[in-house]
Amino acid sequence: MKSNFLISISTHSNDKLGELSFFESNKDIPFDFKRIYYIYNVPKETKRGYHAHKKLKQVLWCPYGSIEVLLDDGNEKKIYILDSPEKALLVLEGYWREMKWQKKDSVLCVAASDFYDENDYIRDYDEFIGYSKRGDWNNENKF
Ligand code: T46
Repeated sequence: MKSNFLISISTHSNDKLGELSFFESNKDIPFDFKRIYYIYNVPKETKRGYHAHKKLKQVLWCPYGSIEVLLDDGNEKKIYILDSPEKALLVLEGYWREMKWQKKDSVLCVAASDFYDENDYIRDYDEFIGYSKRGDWNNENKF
C-alpha cells in the first residue's frame, strides 16, 4: 500500500494567536482540487464510506476530533488515525475506504480531484475486488 500516505500539514504556530495549517495543490498534494466537502454532526462509533473510487483522488483531514480510516487495496487493509489538524491522508483511486468516528463532533474534511459523480463510485465490495484483480484503476499518477 505504497500510494497512500499520511502527510504532515505545514503549520504556523503562535503562542498568543494559535495555529494556522495549510497545504497547496500540486505542491503538497499531487493533484488539482475541484471540490471540497466536509462531514460533521456524526455520532460517535458511526461508520461511513464502504466504497472505492475508479478515478477520484482525495486528501482527507480531521481539523477537530478523531476519525479512523481503513483503506483496502483488495489485498491489504491498513488503518490510519486522523486525530490532529496537522495530519492529512492522501487516498488515491482504487482503494475501498471505511471511516469510523472515534469522538463526538469530529469533522472530516476532504479535497477532491474532481466534481461529484456517482458513476465513479464502486459501492459493492465484490465488484471492487473484481476491479482490483483486473488492475482497472487509472492510477498512473502514483505519488
Ligand atoms: C469519500 C468519503 C471519504 C453529493 O451529492 N456530493 C458530494 O460531493 C458528496 C461527497 C456526496 N454527495 C451525496 C451522495 C450521497 O447521496 O451525499 C450523500 C452521502 O454521500 P456518501 O454516502 O457517499 O458519504 P460517505 O461519507 O460514505 O463518503 C464520502 C464521499 O462520498 C466519498 O467520496 O471518499 O466521504
